[in-house]
Amino acid sequence: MMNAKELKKAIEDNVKVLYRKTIDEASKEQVFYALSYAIKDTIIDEWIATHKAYDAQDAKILYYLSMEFLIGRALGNNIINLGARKEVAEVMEELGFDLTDIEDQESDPALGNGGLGRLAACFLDSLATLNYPAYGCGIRYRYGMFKQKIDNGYQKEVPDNWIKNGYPFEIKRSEYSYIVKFGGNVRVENLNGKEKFIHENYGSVRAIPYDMPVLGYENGMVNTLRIWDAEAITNFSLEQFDKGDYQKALEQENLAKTLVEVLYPNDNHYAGKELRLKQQYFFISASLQRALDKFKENHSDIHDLPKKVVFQLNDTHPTVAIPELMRLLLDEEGLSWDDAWKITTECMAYTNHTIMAEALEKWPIDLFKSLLPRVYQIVDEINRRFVEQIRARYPHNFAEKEKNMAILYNGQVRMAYMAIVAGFSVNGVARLHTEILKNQELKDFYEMMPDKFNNKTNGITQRRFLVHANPLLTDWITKKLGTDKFITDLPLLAGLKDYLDDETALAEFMEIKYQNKLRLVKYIKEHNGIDIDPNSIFDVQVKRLHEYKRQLLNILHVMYLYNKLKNDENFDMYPRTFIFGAKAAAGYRRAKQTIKLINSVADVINNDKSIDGKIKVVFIEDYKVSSAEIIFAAADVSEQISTASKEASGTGNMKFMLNGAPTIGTMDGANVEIVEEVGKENAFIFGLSSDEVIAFEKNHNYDPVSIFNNDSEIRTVLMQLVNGFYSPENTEEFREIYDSLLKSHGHDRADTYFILKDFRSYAQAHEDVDKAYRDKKRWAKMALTQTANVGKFSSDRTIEEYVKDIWHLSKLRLDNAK
Ligand code: CBF
Repeated sequence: MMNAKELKKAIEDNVKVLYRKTIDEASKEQVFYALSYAIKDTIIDEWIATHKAYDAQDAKILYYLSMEFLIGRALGNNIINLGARKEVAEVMEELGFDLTDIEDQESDPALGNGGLGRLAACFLDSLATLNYPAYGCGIRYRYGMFKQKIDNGYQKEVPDNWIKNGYPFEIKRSEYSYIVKFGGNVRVENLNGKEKFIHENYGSVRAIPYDMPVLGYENGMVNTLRIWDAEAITNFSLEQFDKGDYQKALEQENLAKTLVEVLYPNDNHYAGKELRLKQQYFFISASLQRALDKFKENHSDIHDLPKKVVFQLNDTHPTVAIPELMRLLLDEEGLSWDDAWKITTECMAYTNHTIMAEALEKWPIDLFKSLLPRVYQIVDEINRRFVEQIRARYPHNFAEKEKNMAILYNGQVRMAYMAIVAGFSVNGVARLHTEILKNQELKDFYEMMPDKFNNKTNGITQRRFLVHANPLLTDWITKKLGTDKFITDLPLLAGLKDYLDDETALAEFMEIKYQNKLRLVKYIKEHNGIDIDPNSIFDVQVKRLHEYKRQLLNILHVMYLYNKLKNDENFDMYPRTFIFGAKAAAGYRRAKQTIKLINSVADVINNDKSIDGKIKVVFIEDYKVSSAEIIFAAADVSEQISTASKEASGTGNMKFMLNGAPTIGTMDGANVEIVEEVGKENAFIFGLSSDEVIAFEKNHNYDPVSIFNNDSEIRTVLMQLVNGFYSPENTEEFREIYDSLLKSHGHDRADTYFILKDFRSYAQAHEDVDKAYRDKKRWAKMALTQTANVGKFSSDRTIEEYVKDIWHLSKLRLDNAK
């Protein structure tokens, strides 16, 4: 890292060169670019050195293949990982700027939807910090996740062109571009007794990588996030522009334009669009071609590939990597099927992130075949061979097993099944989730190939979600522990347990929470125009809007509390601010109605002076990584209330915990392990267990209507959905939500997510929160208990487990790199 004087000069020079201005004339945005380029300059040498070390040490490399990398802003994080936060802040101050203001100028690269994309970003941070050689491979979407506007309570989606002004941390690497082909047909030629598959009449695009540096924490390691852009291939001469060629040129131009235009904004739900499959094949083919070429630069025998390369499939989205690697090995490298299959199955590992049926990708065979004719032939052959294995193993119940496991079935390509058949490892993302995979969802596979299955409980990076998000707490912990080593060794936070009964320390801890609440109060005032009371309990649910995550349960409970305040003079509650932040997929009707409901409830309650500010409801517009950092640090209570069995893990739950917010939640996903770490007495657990949910689902014996009939308070809340209480201009506004709780629809039972069933125990858990919070000392201890016990949930731990059990990477030594 340059010293203060050099940095100052670099920033001033950059402002001059980029904008022909002196620093005092520059806007904050211009200073952001100038500083970012200066930081990039300091990174470059280490970036080069890291990649030289890859080669010099003949390192095994992980390719983390993911449609999503929700990286969030880079500038602040890079400065932290360079260990230069204080120095850079001082230089900025000398230049007359506040570093946080400058960081706010960066657009938030939202190249992902939610959990799975953010997990990928945390993993990259940990891989670099732990010195493991890795590439993240993804897509450079021109428009990432949309920006959310709230208009009269409704979500409106606004495109987010995050790269319109250029992104300072990326480098275009045209020298590593590859051609990716779509459509056409395959002709088979017989060459000296060997079949040759010739792909013809296809359309093609050029894939061009952009590299972003991924810095380890203060270790000189810089890995790469490689995201692919598409360009039309324009290398034919003008004379050849007869009509046909011109048409083709236009088509290719169009294909290139649309291919990487936009991220599909669906979380835990697969849309089944042809363009999505094109996107998948596009970035996979390019990434694999490059990985093979890179391997061949230093190795002569392709059979050694598994010794040097491992591909992790982040959910089913990149699964086309399996037949694509087979294609490259068979058609380009000329290997036999058996050799190619051996290599492929030793290189590919698969992570499952959900059991939600609608999220498991299946492609219509006709679509798959016409888009990827050669790849399809390979899938067909993989399936044929696997079905033979099923037949041999299960001669007596073959039909049933084929139905449950074949890759091609009922006119569909079942991508998850292909990943399981070909992957050498299949992992879930929290213990409960992995058990459900093994015993329910993927039972037949587990029975047939038990050794592949393993659990890797998710984690989060403390560099972003503590050091960057919560500098006050970071400094306090450093003082208390007498070291900042927890930045790379999170279990050291257990040392804070010494302070659990220290009243001064607890008061300091809660004062930091208060300061962070003030920061959020300011953010909400600026962004939502709402005043909230920093002395109220900040009760927060921020995550994607999905029925299974049950934001609806939360808001119905708010309605219930409001009724109590209005109608029951003996009822009292500690002032509470219910904070929501969530984006709904653009086409997800029920989710959007829930956003409208939250905002309508907020309108009524926030404007009712008679309740004396006891309840406030805030919906934070455009929830994203940068606002998340401010929100986690300020939360008192963490809402993790999914229907048990539905949330694979959750990672927000860990971020709240890290920042000292106890969980109110169900025994779902990683909540189970959080409760194990903090103790049941330090969490507010309610609701059905996953076994109970699964049993109700199997036996079809849940009856929400009887709850409605027998519980008058619940009935009143539900009636308010349809009597205009929250929607005087349109009493039908929330009719669908009401119906969803009480009426069956097609295959869906009423109240699919057991909201009414869990309502009473949820209300009880909230009463317990209220009681616990009133006892300031008890609460402070409970809050500190969260932070002190969060060690397990660092993504550093998760990555070490992946390395040990799946990837088998060695740490890169950087001393001999240069
Ligand atoms: O594993 C990371 C996260 O992935 C999801 O967001 C997903 O997209 N499938 C899950 O819903 C989360 O539970 C999980 O933490």
